[in-house]
Amino acid sequence: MSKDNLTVEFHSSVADISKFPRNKMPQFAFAGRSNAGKSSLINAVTNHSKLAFVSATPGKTRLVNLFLLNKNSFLVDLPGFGYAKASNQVRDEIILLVNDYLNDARELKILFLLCDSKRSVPEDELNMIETCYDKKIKPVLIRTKVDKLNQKEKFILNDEKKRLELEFRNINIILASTKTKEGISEIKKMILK
Ligand SMILES: Nc1nc2c(ncn2[C@@H]2O[C@H](COP(=O)(O)OP(=O)(O)O)[C@@H](O)[C@H]2O)c(=O)[nH]1
Ligand SMILES: [Mg+2]
Repeated sequence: MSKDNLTVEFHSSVADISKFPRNKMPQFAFAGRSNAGKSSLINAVTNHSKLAFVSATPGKTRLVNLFLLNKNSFLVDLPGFGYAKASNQVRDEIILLVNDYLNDARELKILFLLCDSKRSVPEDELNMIETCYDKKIKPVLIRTKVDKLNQKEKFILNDEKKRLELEFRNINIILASTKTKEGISEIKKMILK
């Protein structure tokens, strides 16, 4: 048991959501674009320096990694999705996987959706937040790497935050940085509740 009562251990890697454990244990999922800072954030939240890299070997990046939290819930590390190319109408299959999961996951309590603070929140992410409301999943939007922002970027980020808070009722938006630890304890509290 670590000092803040959070234990975490690798459980399994699965290729698709039909292979998820079929039990009633609550799930907390992390999703976001590749490079959004998901692995770093999961490691910071769980106090493990390398946990989220366990299966980050080439060829395994499309797998969903499941971790057991305090032996009573699952941390679900969803594969990172990419930015759509303008000329390419093909939807990213990982976005489809995340949407399938949201539509099907009865034990999913919170979706932590990570989005790099330097970018505005893309349409796919906004749609995922909508789906969360439909499915009674709590959406938490995490704006990552806020330590990298200059004054002007901070202003733009806060402006968008206010706009989203008006658009989505009770949306939870957390400004986070694994460098300064801003927002990390807030996220930890949500999965320990
Ligand atoms: N400055 C800064 N860099 C970060 C932060 N979080 C992640 N990074 C960097 O962003 C890059 C992608 O991070 P990673 O956790 O691998 O993202 P993932 O692809 O979403 O798992 C790495 O170079 C990290 O060191 C942060 O809070 N602040
Ligand atoms: Mg990663």
